[in-house]
Amino acid sequence: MAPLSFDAKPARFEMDLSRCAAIFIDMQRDFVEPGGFGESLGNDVSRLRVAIEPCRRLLEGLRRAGAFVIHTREGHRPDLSDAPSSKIHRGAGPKIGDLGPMGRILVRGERGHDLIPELYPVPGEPVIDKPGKGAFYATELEPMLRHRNIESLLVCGVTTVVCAHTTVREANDRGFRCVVVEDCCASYFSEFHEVALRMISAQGGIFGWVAHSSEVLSALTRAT
Ligand code: TIU
Repeated sequence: MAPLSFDAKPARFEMDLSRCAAIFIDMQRDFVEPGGFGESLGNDVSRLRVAIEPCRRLLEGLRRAGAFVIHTREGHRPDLSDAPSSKIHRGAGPKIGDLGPMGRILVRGERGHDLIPELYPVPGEPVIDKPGKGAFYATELEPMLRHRNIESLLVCGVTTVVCAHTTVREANDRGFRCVVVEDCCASYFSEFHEVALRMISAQGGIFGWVAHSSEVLSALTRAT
């Protein structure tokens, strides 16, 4: 596949599409719809929905270009044996494992835990179930990337500050070059979103690069 190049902060980004994976982080009902985990923490879930359409368009472009796409879901076993009690008992509202309108909150197999229909995986796109905020912690993600000789990650999803940021930090320490696609991420707090993006690309790209999906999509179109 042809090399891809697009404008990004702090500098133009170049990558080999065959050595890139796009990761869609936790685009689950539990985070973007009322009655799930995000709301149980006291958040206004509608703030995350701005990322859905940019993610949908980028996903379409990635699929058209034959890119490797991975989806992640945050959640726990039904017996909660993989959920630290410190996580379960945090927050003032309903807890992980409690019954909500979309089933048990943040529990695998429940309706709320599943990915939203707009971004549903197609065959060949692995789904990583993760118990933590980072996608590398206690998951098969790293061997999956190493087996394919992946070196660059396009990171999309929610929330910018929590699971996307944690994943980028984990990936950066493992030697992956990460591009956070700014409009494909969202936070319950817009000011956190802005600052989180600045933290990625500051200091010459201390954690990675930040790019708009329009730049990535144009590069994908040019390459295919
Ligand atoms: N609370 C919050 O902003 N996020 C999470 O708990 N998980 C993810 O970001 N997926």
